Amino acid sequence: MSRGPVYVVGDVHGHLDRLVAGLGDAGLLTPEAAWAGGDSTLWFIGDLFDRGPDGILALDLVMRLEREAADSGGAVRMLLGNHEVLILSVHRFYKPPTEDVGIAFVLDWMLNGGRPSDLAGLGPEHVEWLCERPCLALEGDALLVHADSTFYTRYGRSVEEVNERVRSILRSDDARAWGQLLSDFTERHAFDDGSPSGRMRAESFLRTFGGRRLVHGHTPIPGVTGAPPETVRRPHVYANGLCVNVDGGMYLGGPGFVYRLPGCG
Ligand SMILES: [Mn+2]
Repeated sequence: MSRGPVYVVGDVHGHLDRLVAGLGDAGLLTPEAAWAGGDSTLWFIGDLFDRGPDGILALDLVMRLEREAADSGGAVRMLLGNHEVLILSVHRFYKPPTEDVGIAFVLDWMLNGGRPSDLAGLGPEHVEWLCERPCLALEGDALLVHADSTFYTRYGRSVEEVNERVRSILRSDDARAWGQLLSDFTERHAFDDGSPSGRMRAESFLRTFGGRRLVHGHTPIPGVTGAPPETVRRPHVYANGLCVNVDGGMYLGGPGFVYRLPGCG
């Protein structure tokens, strides 16, 4: 287990160039894009795919950095976002020229910015790797989660239970369960400050899964705060400090950022 600093990157959505630039600025990549993070841990919060041009290249980078970081005592990890589940659903169920249940998954994916070039580049090694990613993770006192939603509690009452339940769906041909997971993953804003219930939901979520703070992506900060995307260079902390949104809105034109978790390393 790495003891170094811990960093979190939000929703990349195919913007490889900005990802590489941000990781380089944070000292985690060499100019040749090799791992320079030593014993650091780097988490991706999910949603590498769709909307932007280079989802597969972003995934290839993450998978390569996972190996390189492990070799130098660090770690690179990634949570599943809804866009990973979207492209995996199309890969599993769309079998042209048969027009069956797969069409519904294709439509959902296309409506959410799916890129045919990503699907064409998705190989068995990518599918295998993605299907093993967790939905939830505890890192120090931070609970990492892709979506600002409580839907995870419908899949289990512990980090391990949720991760195992979702893995079992991703290994199955149960189109109804896949569809339900994708539908659940569209939820957002569960912890918003606007009403007292947002903070109470965050407290309850943390009581269930552990951690003292919840770090999530999924909902672009510019859409929450009204800040112009190109100016967003740090997380949005809300719900009395219980929630940290790291989705800088890269697909909206944001530069993205690398967030160092306080209290780690
Ligand atoms: Mn998302």
